[in-house]
Amino acid sequence: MKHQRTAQATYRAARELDAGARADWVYHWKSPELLAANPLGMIPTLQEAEGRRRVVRESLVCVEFVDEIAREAGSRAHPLLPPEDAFERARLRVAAERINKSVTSNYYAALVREDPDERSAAFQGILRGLEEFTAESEGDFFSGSEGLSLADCVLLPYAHRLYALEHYRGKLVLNCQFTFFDVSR
Ligand SMILES: N[C@@H](CCC(=O)N[C@@H](CS)C(=O)NCC(=O)O)C(=O)O
Repeated sequence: MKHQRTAQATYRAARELDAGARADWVYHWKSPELLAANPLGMIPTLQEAEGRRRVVRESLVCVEFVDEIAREAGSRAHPLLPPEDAFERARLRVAAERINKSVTSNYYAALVREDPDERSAAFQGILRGLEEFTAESEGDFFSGSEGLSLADCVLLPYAHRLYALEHYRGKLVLNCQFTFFDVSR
């Protein structure tokens, strides 16, 4: 309901803005600063606040980057990739990429595609991704029970909003036995 109201308010605001009158209004507006840092205009894009204003792109690389600079700054949080185990780092990177493809891409396809078969195929892709994730998990988290890993960080934002699929797509995609859990508690 909250999402529906937000969507309606956004639609009204877009109409009032007279989108057709804006030369830079093409699906998503992208700030000149974002395009200067990343010509693809993709999020996430990180940029140094000062100095050489270096840029980091691509979500998986950004997550690793933030974890590394936090450690360099003295963070004692559980590392997303274990510094002492190259095999586990490799396993986590492969798993993170796979989740990015199975859950992340299919999440948007299940929401945006208009063809029910395409939506259903996307939803099945999400389920397969979740099953693989569960089968390969080695504890409360993907890499054991000590703390989050890179793979968990890729899945969590989508696991957290899986309910939106049920809300917007209902039985069109939920053509299978599946229970949605509230992971926010
Ligand atoms: N491969 C990129 C994909 C990033 C991506 O798709 N970002 C979306 C937001 S979640 C975006 O910027 N969409 C705007 C657009 O497609 O113009 C990554 O993993 O960072």
